[in-house]
Amino acid sequence: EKHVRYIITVEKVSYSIRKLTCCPDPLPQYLQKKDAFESVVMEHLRMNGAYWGLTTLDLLGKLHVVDQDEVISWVMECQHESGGFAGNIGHDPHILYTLSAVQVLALFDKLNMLDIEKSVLEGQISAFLVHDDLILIHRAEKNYALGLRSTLTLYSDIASLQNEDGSFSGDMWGEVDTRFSYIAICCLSLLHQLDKIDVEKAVNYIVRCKNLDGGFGATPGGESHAGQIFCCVGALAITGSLHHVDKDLLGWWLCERQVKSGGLNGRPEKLPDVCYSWWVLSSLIMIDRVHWIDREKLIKFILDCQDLEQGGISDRPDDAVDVFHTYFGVAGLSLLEYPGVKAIDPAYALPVDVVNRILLPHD
Ligand code: GRG
Ligand code: ZN
Repeated sequence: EKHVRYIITVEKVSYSIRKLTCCPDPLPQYLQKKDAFESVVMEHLRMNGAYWGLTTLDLLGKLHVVDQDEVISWVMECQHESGGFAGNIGHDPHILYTLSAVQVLALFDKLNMLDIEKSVLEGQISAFLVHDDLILIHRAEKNYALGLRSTLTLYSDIASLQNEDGSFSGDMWGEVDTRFSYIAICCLSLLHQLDKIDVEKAVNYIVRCKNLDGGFGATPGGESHAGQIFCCVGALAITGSLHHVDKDLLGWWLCERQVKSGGLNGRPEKLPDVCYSWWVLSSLIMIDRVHWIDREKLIKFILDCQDLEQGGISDRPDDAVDVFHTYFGVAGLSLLEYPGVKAIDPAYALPVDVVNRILLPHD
């Protein structure tokens, strides 16, 4: 019965994603809600919304419903001269949006948009001009040179955010957080450019953010929080440094996040929330302790958060749906190997086939 209920909503979920994200709207005019609340609040973080929505579609086997060229065109328009990406056209760049932009390009197998110089050398540039004239349309004569320059500076832009103690700032204004350590490491790894930063120092800083309870915080001494734990464990996984984690201690803290309803919370005494199906579960998988939680009860909790009429998933049952929780609900189901959902990589937060395409050696 559960299965039937789910299959019906795959269509609904992908439909609601198209309504909620930046993606060129293939919906009939009368169904478009330009002034919708979601659309307004999402304005400054459209790039994250695009990543959440498009990854959800890919996990459900529905990525083809969006116009790939239009999405890529929009993403590239959000790139700043510094090399980093903004949350929307004309906004300031921030590493939070840079990762989403890189992930969206990865979904469409378009990371070569970031390395125009290499594409030229490999003779891919003519294909680029023919099929992806989008950049030329938007930035006319400046574009070709700008592309070349941005390519080189994207890597150095991320690298320039590393501080003396190994930590990372999110942008030129300097806020430091282990979220940014994860993002820098994840991005540069996807781009095969980890050598651009001091990985050892970056790892040492993350280890300094480890607490006595086995968890990790945003900065040294900061309280353990499941979101921060995902970032630190993910960064350690990507850099092959998981030996710094006390797996039993952290696994115990993480599995204690499951509450009576089956849902997971992000810290002791807090309410359960669908997004922790990602932050907690991905961390448990990376440290081989996912069997310490009750799988069936968590699946039920996530499915109970669906809007069966409109599609989409909310933070907890009967709340309003949004693209963030829809993504993390579907990603959680993916980590739980729910039938019909593609596998997602717990460290890179991208479908496994996408990560393999980028990282597995090929001739
Ligand atoms: C690629 C998946 C992916 C992420 C990129 C931005 C980032 C890296 C990670 C964010 C990690 C993080 C801190 C997540 C937590 C988000 C969240 C639900 C915060 C709410 O915290 P509280 O304390 O709410 O306001 P609770 O649930 O504790 O009541
Ligand atoms: Zn949430």
